[in-house]
Amino acid sequence: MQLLYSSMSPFARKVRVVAHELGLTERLALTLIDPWTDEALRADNPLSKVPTLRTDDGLTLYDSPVLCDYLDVLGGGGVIPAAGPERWRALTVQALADGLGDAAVRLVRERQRPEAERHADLVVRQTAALTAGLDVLEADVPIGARFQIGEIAVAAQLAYFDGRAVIDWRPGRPRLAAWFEAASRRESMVVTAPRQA
Ligand SMILES: N[C@@H](CCC(=O)N[C@@H](CS)C(=O)NCC(=O)O)C(=O)O
Repeated sequence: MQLLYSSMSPFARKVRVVAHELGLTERLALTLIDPWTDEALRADNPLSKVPTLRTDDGLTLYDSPVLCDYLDVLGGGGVIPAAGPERWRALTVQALADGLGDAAVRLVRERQRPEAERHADLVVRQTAALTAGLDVLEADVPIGARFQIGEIAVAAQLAYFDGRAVIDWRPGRPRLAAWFEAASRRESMVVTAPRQA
């Protein structure tokens, strides 16, 4: 399999952590690509987003939840709860974390614009999503007893917040901060840590 990714992408990191947790790292070839500038990506993914996965059986898959689902099936399961309330809870936590990532990426892109061209309403709305989502996570810690898709998605996004200085999220959220400290020490998080680009 070939994963088209960028090293800073929190969505790609989530997929790489999932692969590691499932013991699939050896089967995953990594190809760096810049989704913002490299039009070649569009041949695989018309949205030109990372992560995008080329599977060994000729499929091209995108959107990170689909990739995580694919890897979980390939790896015999364990990262996405198979059934019951814990499945829906885990997938919803993943959706929350991914939504935080969408907001964060939009904020980072906005900050890269000249100050006079920034949209204050966008910054206010995306920051509100970040604040509210982080508060939900703080109230929910421990998110789950195991390091499954919800926890992996949250850890990948919190690491991105730090890497890009998106938001100073620790003040007022001591439980989430302590949880992230421990999560960051997992081997899957350590080996997938981004190289600053
Ligand atoms: N919903 C997508 C989001 C992926 C995403 O937004 N990736 C960013 C990089 S972190 C990207 O490729 N952006 C390029 C663009 O939006 O044009 C997923 O979960 O895979």
